[in-house]
Amino acid sequence: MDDREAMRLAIACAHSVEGRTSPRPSVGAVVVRNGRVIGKGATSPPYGPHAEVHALREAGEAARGADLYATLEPCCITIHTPPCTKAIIEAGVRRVVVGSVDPNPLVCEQGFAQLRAAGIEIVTGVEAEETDAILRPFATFITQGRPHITAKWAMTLDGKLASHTGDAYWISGSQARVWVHNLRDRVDAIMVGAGTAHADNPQLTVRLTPEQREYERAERSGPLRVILATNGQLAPALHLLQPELASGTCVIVGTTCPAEQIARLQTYGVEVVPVSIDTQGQIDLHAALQALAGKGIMHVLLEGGAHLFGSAFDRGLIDSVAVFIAPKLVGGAEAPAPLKGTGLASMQDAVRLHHRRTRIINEDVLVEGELQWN
Ligand code: AOF
Ligand code: ZN
Repeated sequence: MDDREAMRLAIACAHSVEGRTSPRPSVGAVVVRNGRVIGKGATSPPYGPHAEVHALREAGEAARGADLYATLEPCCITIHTPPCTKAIIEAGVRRVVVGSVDPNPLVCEQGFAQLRAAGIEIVTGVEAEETDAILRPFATFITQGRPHITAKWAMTLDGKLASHTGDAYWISGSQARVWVHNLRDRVDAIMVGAGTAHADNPQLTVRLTPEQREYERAERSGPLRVILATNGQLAPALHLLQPELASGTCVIVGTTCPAEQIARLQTYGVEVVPVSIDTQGQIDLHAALQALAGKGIMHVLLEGGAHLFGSAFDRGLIDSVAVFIAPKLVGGAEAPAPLKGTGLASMQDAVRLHHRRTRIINEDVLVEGELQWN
């Protein structure tokens, strides 16, 4: 087994806990001796042991002289758990192979320095494209103090989110929708505007059969469901307000929302979070994200609609996109395009994607990437 193969096993461990570790990064680790995996681990939910510690415990005494593969630089600080560097040194590991450097300024490169000082050989950057991608929500969270925003939409070949009557069922095919449920399973929260909550009446839950699951992941109550509703007006019949879903739903309202309205929403069992409003009288998106960061939310999936996508784009608050393009056309001047808001004046200023990945899922094209804001 070479370094890349071993790292891919660590990457699979990291994937298995995505959406289950916030506000900690999802990390995977394996211990390899004589080409054989003798220990595997992934980050526990807060605040159990880190990935490396699980892998080393499984390996036991056999870790002495073995190689450790970790998707992230091992930590060298004590916040909630003792440093992994200490566990690695004490276990007598010979060589440590890592994907990404820890973007946490308290760790950044110092984990490596401690291991090197103990005479351990270090190799970095192995399968880093993939380990960086897993780490991205945490990187945004730790460096910017707000959740990472992934916007996801499906559009027709002529760039429409719905027909001129508002019909959007369905644009992409069933396999694309399975992919989206796997994406939902990886995030901490799914956010929609009140307009979309009414137009689509979504459940914002993860619905996957065992065969449809990309990875086996630990059970959880599902991503937090978030509705942005400045004036707090939501129709009582919405799925999100029904008892099964209300307890995991958070309604973010403007501070201008009347107290009676807040009290009415609370009777459904949803959490109501008032945040400041902007100059246009709409919820201040930065304030909404701040409130979510306060709950330890690292990764928010934005599922529409066009107004919310547009205002997030205008404020530079879309970090990543996952866009399906379906081979069908509907036309219509009134049929919505994905981004409303003001937009950019010049094509020269258009925001480009980096780390772009394009693939075909059945008949739909999926384009993913990170927005390059400067
Ligand atoms: C690792 N392995 O599995 C994870 C790491 O005490 P905590 O959990 O809050 O973590 C402190 C820091 O350790 C965290 O901010 C991040 O930089 C790193 N996370 N490190 O060696 C792991 N989850
Ligand atoms: Zn650690």
